[in-house]
Amino acid sequence: MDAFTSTLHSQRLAALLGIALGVSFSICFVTGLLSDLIQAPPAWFTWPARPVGLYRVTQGLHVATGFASIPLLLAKLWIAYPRLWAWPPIAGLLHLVERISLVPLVGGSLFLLFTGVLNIGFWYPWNFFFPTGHYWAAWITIGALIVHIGAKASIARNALGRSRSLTNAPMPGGLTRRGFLGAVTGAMGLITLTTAGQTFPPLRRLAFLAPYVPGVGPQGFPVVGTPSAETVELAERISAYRLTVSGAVANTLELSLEDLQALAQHEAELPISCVNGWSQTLRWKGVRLSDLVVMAGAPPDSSVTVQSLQPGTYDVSLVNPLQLQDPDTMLALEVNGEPLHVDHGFPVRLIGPNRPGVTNTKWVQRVSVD
Ligand SMILES: Nc1nc2c(c(=O)[nH]1)N[C@H]1C(S)=C(S)[C@@H](COP(=O)(O)O)O[C@H]1N2
Ligand SMILES: [Mo]
Repeated sequence: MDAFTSTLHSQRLAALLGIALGVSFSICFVTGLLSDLIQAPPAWFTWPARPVGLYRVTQGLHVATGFASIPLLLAKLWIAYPRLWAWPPIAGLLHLVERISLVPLVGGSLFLLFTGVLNIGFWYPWNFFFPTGHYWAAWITIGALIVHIGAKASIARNALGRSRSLTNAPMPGGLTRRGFLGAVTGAMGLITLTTAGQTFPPLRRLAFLAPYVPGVGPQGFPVVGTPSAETVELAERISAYRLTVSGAVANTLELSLEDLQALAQHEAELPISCVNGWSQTLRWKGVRLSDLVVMAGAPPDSSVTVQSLQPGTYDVSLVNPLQLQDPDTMLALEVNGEPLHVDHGFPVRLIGPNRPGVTNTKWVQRVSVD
């Protein structure tokens, strides 16, 4: 230990950073798990349609706590790494378990933050499906974190109970602990300030690190997932377009865009809340999804599957009975008073309250009652 003379390598500082990381990782884990449940709901889970912006908040927290964890984790690793050279290397069973758990803890944390950031940048230099890898790494990391907290709790408690001023003299030319904590807090603040504008419009001018920013894109909002050449071509031959409402219905419907425009139109202000953290509220107008289901002779508390005409990862979306019964869940034909731009799903897209962005399928062709 003599080689690591900086007073920053203290147990007290390690404990403080550990608590901060524990809090940010826990919020990130719970909100991430929730996002996964919403997108792939097991039988026991139903995500409600209200409050309208709940997912916007939980996913905003997921991304923000992930970002804030980066400087915290780097600082914590820097503070704690001399302990890897502690002698004896293994002092008892508890110590052994604690040391082994560092592999999934550190490896998992780095993996989660790294893949999370790259996913936000839509850069996938790997060949696994991001949500699956991120999901399992999260469970492994949280498991290791619980072991780590269990093994370290009493050390941390002692370290935090000790007098603050004990060994706070900096190395010549070095940082004080207060200075170090200040630098870490400053880095967290800077990352938050330069990303939060993706969901918080007053800060959008500062959102240098956010790939999507409210207000930027066709019709004043970003495009996530672009139409293929075939989709653009189909949109241009709009007279051939038909929306099919089928499945467990009394009568199958085939509706042209004109037919849809002739039905009762509904308007609502709803956000798009992308899993990547970008979100923006827009004014939508279109046909209530439940109206179409009832027109086809199915009950308004059905479950439906909405399908895009463009094949891809996000080409189907489930609408549960709570969401279908919500008056604001609709097939939108217009946004902010204009027909949808083809990038935003022309001729028809799904939009509804409290739904993750990915589930707001664009270029809808089929509604199937399950
Ligand atoms: N068919 C289809 N629908 C889609 C997507 C897509 O790639 N294909 N992207 C989704 C994602 S991830 C988001 S955040 C929203 C974005 O809608 P926008 O491009 O109109 O902003 O559309 C969703 N609908
Ligand atoms: Mo998204």
